[in-house]
Amino acid sequence: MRIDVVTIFPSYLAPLREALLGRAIDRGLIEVAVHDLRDWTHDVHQAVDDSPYGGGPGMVMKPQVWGEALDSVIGPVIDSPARLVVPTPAGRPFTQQLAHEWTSAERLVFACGRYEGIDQRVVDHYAQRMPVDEVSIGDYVLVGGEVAVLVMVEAVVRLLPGVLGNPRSAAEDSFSDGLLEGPAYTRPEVWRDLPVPPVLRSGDHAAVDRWRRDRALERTARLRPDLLAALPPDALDEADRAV
Ligand code: 6GU
Repeated sequence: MRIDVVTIFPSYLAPLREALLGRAIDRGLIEVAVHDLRDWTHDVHQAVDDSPYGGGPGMVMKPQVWGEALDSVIGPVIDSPARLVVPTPAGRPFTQQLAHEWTSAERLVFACGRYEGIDQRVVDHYAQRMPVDEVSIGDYVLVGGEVAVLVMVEAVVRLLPGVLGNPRSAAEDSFSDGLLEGPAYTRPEVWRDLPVPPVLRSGDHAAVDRWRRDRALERTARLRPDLLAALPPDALDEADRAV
């Protein structure tokens, strides 16, 4: 997968080359390019924004600059099976399901807006040529899309084949079965008077699986009742319902 990010703060994206993502780059599993939007300005001030039509506070990012930048980064559509992602608090929610969907894209291009956003015609124009997603990472407002891109890229790349050492890590994540994951424990057996739940040391794999399932159900009911309510009707069996 190739990932392009267009931003006015390229250094904000430096963490894309750290840790798990950095290793994926070094191993050739992904290719990452970060582009400075101002490279596509023509005026001495390198202006990327202007005041909004209709008035109001803040500034809007100019469509001409974005158009030149994205034409150049995306390239001819014919040889570019790319998806365009525009992070915005006004977008649809980014979810694990969307992360999975994006893993089948050969290219992801992220357009980071700042200020009050990007002129809407940029999204409307590219939506005529390619899949475009306006996406939010949660119900709060960030200053720009850069941090959201870090979040989304990390969520997608860890799902790509070969990126995680143990594929079960992704398969058994929170959300993969629609539930939050229950608690985890390691040595020592007792820490500050707190013991590890004995069933985990019992060697009874069926009992361990049942216990983990019960803790996941309990935690999800307590912290995310909305997730429980959204499960398909056949997701819970009789033993689950007894929790
Ligand atoms: Cl994707 N961008 C910005 N600027 N704020 C956000 C967001 C994105 N998601 C939640 N808040």
